[in-house]
Amino acid sequence: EGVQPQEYTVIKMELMAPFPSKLGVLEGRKVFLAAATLRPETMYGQTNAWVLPDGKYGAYEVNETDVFILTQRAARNLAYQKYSRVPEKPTCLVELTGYDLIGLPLKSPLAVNQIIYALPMLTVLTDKGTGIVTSVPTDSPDDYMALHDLKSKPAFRAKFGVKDEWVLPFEIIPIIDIPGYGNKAAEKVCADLKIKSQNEKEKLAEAKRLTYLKGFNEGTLIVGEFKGRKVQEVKPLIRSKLIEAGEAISYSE
Ligand code: A2H
Repeated sequence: EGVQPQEYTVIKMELMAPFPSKLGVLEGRKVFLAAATLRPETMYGQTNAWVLPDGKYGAYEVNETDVFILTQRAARNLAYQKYSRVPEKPTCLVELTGYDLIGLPLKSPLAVNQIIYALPMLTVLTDKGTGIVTSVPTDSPDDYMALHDLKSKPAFRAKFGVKDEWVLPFEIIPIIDIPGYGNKAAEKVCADLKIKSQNEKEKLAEAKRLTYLKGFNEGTLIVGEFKGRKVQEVKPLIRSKLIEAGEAISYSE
């Protein structure tokens, strides 16, 4: 990990009722999967959320109304964020694993899709961000390949108990146009580099190098209220809007 602090936007993905029995004690409260992103302007294109199946998570009380599902490490870090009144030892209401989260229906800010599902990704790190990742497969090669694995491999879905209807209806949603890369940059770069699965870490690192900077520096948004404007310009605007609306929080580590 670098020495530079990372300033993430944590997106509040609201869990839809009815809750599964393991989360029954949370019924009546507002429960969110808390996903850390560096690209809040891509939230229009969310197709799902990612969790690590074997990862350890917890449901933590963050204030009178909100409960966040994230790693214990991230819950502790919340105590040091401007926004929160989370104590240094936040109360864990329910201990969970990634398996408990797979298939949960979520409503996420800005997403064109009304409901998205939590799905397994094997490369999620539990010592970065919140351990929950929001998936934007048009613009993130990691997200593109992880969704591709689930869509194209029924045995992979079966292994993690993923139902077809959580995955197959979700097409990737063009949101940003990048000169020379089009409006599905991650798909193009993964094809150009002949990446076969989410496990090809070196090739994916190269794909990320190719897309991330270009998307940020040269991309133009093609959806939403900031349609036609440069990614660089609208990123801080979208971030502030989400935070002011109570749909996201600022999180550094
Ligand atoms: B980004 P950095 Cl569209 N494990 O969000 C693995 N990956 C994680 C993570 C974790 N625990 N926490 C966050 N991330 C991902 C969107 C996105 C992201 C797009 C394009 C680029 C991009 C949608 N996924 O990241 O190592 C999240 O994916 C470019 C770097 O802290 C988060 O932002 O620099 C990014 O990695 C943070 O990575």
